[in-house]
Amino acid sequence: MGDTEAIKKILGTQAVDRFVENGMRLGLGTGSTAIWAARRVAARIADGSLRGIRAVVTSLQTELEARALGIPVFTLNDAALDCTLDLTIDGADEIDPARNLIKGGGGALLMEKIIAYSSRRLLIIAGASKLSARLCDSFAIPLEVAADAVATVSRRIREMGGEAAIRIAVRKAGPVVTDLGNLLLDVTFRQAFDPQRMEDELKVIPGVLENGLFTKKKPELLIGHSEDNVEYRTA
Ligand code: A5P
Repeated sequence: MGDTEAIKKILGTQAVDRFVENGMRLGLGTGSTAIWAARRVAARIADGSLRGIRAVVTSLQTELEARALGIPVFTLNDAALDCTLDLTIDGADEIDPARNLIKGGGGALLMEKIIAYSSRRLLIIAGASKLSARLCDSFAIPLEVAADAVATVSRRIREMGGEAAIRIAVRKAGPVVTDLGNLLLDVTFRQAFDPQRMEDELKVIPGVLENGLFTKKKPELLIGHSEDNVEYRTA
């Protein structure tokens, strides 16, 4: 069952109210859940209860919302951030019992990984429907791929025992083009795999700019089971 908008809003709101502090360098994630955290940050800045936030965004979706709502937006190239964020709040598409993640359903995996792996703490907010016994059970692994490498990467994936499908846009003819101008391949493996090793194996395929396995940075989880049952998990 899909997670309701009400649960997503509660998760975004709680994430900010419980974990964001004045002066933080804050990563803002992408998707229909993480956007509620950006909205809460903006509301708290506007009412004066949150000060000194410097945000880095993971996508155009979040950048447009953050700028329109008056959140100060930086990039990791700004010297003032010293290449480090205190906390990133983001969503996920699939979460296994070891807190490995699949991300990139919104196509923002490249910036999401740069920002997540540059953060001291990563807080993932997600409805309970995202919990899974094994990654790839219900969601494919997205790869951000240079357009000219789609065929060679797809062949390599087949050699690895997987299947790759170009992500096709909705309300635009042809493929999804990411914020950074690349294409997406959604990859499935029927056989069991080690998520950490697979993240590394996908990473080194020529033409793959990033993959949607997030295994190197163990996140803290805020899981919405229902509107009045939000679980905070660190193990
Ligand atoms: C964006 O590329 C993704 O990693 C999102 O964080 C993920 O798809 C979760 O999105 P929802 O909160 O909309 O399900």
